[in-house]
Amino acid sequence: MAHGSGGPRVVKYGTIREYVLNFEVVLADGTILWTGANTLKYASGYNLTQLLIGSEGTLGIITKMVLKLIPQPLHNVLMLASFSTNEDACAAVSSIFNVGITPSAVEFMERKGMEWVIENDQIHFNLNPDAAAFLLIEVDGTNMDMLFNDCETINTALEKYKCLEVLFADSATQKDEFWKIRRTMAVSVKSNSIYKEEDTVVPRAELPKLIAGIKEIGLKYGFDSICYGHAGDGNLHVNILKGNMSDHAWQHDLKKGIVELFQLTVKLGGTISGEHGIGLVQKEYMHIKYSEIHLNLMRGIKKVFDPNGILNPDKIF
Ligand code: LAC
Ligand code: ZN
Repeated sequence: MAHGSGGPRVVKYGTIREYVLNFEVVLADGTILWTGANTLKYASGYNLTQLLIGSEGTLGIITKMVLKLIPQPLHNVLMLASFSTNEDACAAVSSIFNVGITPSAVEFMERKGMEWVIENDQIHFNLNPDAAAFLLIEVDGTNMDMLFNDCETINTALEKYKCLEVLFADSATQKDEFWKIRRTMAVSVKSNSIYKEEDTVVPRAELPKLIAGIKEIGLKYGFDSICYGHAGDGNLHVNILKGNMSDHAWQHDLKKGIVELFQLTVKLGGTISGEHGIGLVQKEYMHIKYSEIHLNLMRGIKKVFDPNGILNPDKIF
């Protein structure tokens, strides 16, 4: 909760932020209080519940919560679409929303990531030889006929982006397999290479510029990368691979590349982390997104909640 996490279904259902109504929190001086009300509406002063989400344990310790629940969708259809370039796959993402459909997931995967998963997990899946990138697209709802209509509309939208083919998962087992490819990608990257992961996020219409920029910056600094992530949210996980980079370059030059990467995300209207948070590792990059005035507002909030700096010290700032 204090992390504000997301996942593949955020694109339709939002992050955990959308479901939290009220927290019981222990403050730095030991006071226990409820931050809001158990209601869908809240217009009664500053919303401390929302402030605590994403605070990474730096403002208080959450001990209880009241959540909003929604009905589980009855049906879903899952498709795997392949494209001959990263940019086409990324540009196709917005086109789905532009035809009036909000899928329950739109996940992007680069070919190399798919290859590593297939190899590591011994999954039987033949990759289209011309495919450079893939979109895993899920629609969900209560009426199967409507979902199939949505899929047809999506297919027509994807054709404009030179979609090579669309595979439908025709059984629960195949759905699990498609999802397994996506879900185990982080583990596969870890077991194949020394890497550093960044969690870039931009407005989804800017994804083609983000992916092109990532590759350009990689060429400039000599790193390769595998990108995958929640494309429907404009959220790409950039796995920077050490590959042939020298130890010296990895330790000294890479940071300049990461700074450029974050400068690009901010220029495109995004930010430096979509769902993984700041913690210790990303705090040195906060100034790329935030001005001193902005950071001081945040530091001031921290001081009010935690004057002695005892709550998850040294994180975020
Ligand atoms: C994922 C994690 C890395 O999307 O956020 O797989
Ligand atoms: Zn993720």
